Amino acid sequence: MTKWNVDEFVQAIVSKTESQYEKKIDEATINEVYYAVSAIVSQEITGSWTKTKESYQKNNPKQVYYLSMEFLIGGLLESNLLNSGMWESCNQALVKLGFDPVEVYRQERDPGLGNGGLGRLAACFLDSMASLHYPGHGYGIRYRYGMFEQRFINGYQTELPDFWLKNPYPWETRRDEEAVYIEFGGTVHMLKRNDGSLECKYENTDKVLAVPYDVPVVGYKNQVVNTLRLWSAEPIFVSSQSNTEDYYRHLEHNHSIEQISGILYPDDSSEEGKRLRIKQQYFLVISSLKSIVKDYKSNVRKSLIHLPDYVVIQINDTHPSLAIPELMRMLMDEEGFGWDTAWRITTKVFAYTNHTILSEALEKWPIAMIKSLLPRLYMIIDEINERFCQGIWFDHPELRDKIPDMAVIADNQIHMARLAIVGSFSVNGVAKLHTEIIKTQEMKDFYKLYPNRFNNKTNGITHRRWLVMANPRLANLITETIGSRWIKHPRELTHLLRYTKNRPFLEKLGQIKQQNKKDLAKYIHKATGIVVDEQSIFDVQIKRLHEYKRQLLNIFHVIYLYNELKENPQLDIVPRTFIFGAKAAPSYYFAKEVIKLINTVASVVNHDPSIKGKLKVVFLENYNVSLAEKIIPAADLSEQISTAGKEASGTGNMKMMMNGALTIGTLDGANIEIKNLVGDPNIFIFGLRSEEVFNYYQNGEYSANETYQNDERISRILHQLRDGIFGQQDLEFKDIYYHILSTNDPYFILEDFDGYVETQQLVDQAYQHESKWLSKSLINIAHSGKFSSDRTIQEYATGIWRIEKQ
Ligand code: 26Q
Repeated sequence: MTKWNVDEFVQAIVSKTESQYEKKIDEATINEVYYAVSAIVSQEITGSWTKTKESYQKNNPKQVYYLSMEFLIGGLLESNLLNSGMWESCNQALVKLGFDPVEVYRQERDPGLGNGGLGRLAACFLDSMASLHYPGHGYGIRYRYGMFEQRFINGYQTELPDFWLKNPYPWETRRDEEAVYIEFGGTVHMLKRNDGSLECKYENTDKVLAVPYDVPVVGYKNQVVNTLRLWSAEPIFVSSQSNTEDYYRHLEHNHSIEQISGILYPDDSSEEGKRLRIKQQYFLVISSLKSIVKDYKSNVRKSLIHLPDYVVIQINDTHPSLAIPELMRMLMDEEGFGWDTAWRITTKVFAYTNHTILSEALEKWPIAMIKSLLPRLYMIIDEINERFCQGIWFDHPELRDKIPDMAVIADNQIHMARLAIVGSFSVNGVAKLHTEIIKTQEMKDFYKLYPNRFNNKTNGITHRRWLVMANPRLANLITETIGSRWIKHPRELTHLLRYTKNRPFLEKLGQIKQQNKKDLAKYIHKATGIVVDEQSIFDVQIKRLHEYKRQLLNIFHVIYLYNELKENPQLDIVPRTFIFGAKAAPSYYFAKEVIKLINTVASVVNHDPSIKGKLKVVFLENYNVSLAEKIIPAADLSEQISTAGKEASGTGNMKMMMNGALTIGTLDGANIEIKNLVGDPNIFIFGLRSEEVFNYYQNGEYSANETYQNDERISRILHQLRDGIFGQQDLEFKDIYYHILSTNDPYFILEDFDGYVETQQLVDQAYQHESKWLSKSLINIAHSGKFSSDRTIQEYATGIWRIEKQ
């Protein structure tokens, strides 16, 4: 890509707006300028994109395909500018032309093609693969409706459809020539050929065209542009219908096909298996495999026996695990391989990442559903299961009595995690503790069977988006201090450790946090009307709303502080602003009650003059990637307070650490690894440990009722919920009261309350020593390089994928 100077950029924007909109630049709207700049950047990227593809076609390196039902890529204009080396000149060019770059970038709508951590991780990985010169691509679905837009009405979450394609999306290219034809449902007949082999005949199938829309993935200043391929489902057009009835039936059918890539399913662990969701998963799997095999055939031109030397497929949780039986089907039914050969190939191609320990969230599909939708795949899954169970019976008699817990098909259901483990050569967890739990508890029988298959890959985040781009002030200070090598080698952030006692440096660090807080305060005021104290502690919890993440514990602490202040208005506490961002799955009743509670507490606390502004509670609507980019640089305190053992890793913890926030958290997920790096004085740890949680579950010795009776602070809060102090309508929150006590508080909110409150007091004390706090903040930043997704991808590349840099 050519280096652009500012004047060239100015020129390019001027002529683009003229050619695209026939407008002089001073007549152009900011939205038109956004499209003009995007077009310029797209054009710049195209050359490298073609070159990268050509080099892969010519050199045939082993490539990795990251299959995921979700990619939360966030805004691409700014990150593409940054990675292609045009960011600074574009910023200056826009200013020269009288536009605020921030406003221009804000025109872009986030493609909400994911729920949370798992989807954002996939996007960070794409950025790192391209930036590290790895031939790695994403395959996903181009949902017409992404994650819903969240609005609060009367404090309740309401969901609006996210039709993100209303305006053209400048980063995608439709590739009709790469479309693939696929079939669903129907019936299969097995016919015997003359040579004795079997042939499958399909009847009455639904025919679908999968059309890819490719999005470039730009590596950081390295000319590499990989591909994110998003599939769209389209009906196969058949013209003339004989009568009106047929015509309408035809339209209806077309409509049902378009539904396949219609909506993103919200992450709802309690939700029962939905037919459309399986269709989506199979649609992703078959389209991607067809495209991968097609490319293999036209570039490598070898028998598919050699596929594992050229292709590795990472499946992002079990969602794409139908790829395992589908590749078996292709190899046997279309390529004529026998079972054993097909299985040898398949199990060398797939690697599976697990992202959850919540057993209720493990995917299981009713047999009947798979049979009717994917009859041939069902036969294959059945055979996989048969052979697997027999293998244990004969070769591992010590595990015979575990067969019911390990079978891929059991209780009339297909257990997708078991299918994924059996059909992959690698199974990885996403943080050390998580992998240990997988090996010793959740999947311990499989670990006994396949000890070498299991491995850990602690998550990471792209420091380019989450530090360089989101927090330019801090990034510039770092570069002024230790030079710019850290951007390519984030581990070198540790060079900052020399400055932990350097007053002038710490002062600058403090000023930057202050400016970022000022920016966020402005946004909060604009978005909510709430005026917050810029000197207060910005205490941030941003993540999906789930019981195990314990937003409820956080708001209990707020209620506790409020009660204290009401009792003693002179109480000297450090002012705090509690900032929340969270979406609840639309059908997750309890999570939505918690949202309403937080909003209610906010309106009570924020409007009570006797509090004198010492506490403010802000729940920002519609938390998404672009909002995260505004909040994270301004965070002082990062809330990572899940019930120990429940959060597989977390990645928001890494993002906030990298931006200088201190963590208050449990010994869960990657918090443990953060603690081990920064050391006890630089993090606030509290609460039960995962072993203690497991012991409680096992011995049943925990009594929420006892804790509730014995701790006055807790009983007071629970009674306030029960008796309707906080609700506009009385008794609004009695469900929360009953729920906690009647379920014996399975997430140990009451048990951990005391430790949490005490630790929050330590936070207050620490925050009052400004230079010490800044030094702790710096230590967090300095150690955050470990959590760059570049490190994670390096580990996947050498430890699982065995791929080479190109
Ligand atoms: C499943 C079936 C039907 C509909 C939706 C789903 C579904 C969708 C999304 C189930 C789960 C998810 C997302 C899970 C997720 O985001 N997990 C998070 O993954 C992060 C990246 O590894 C971890 O850091 C988090 O700890 C983990 O919660």
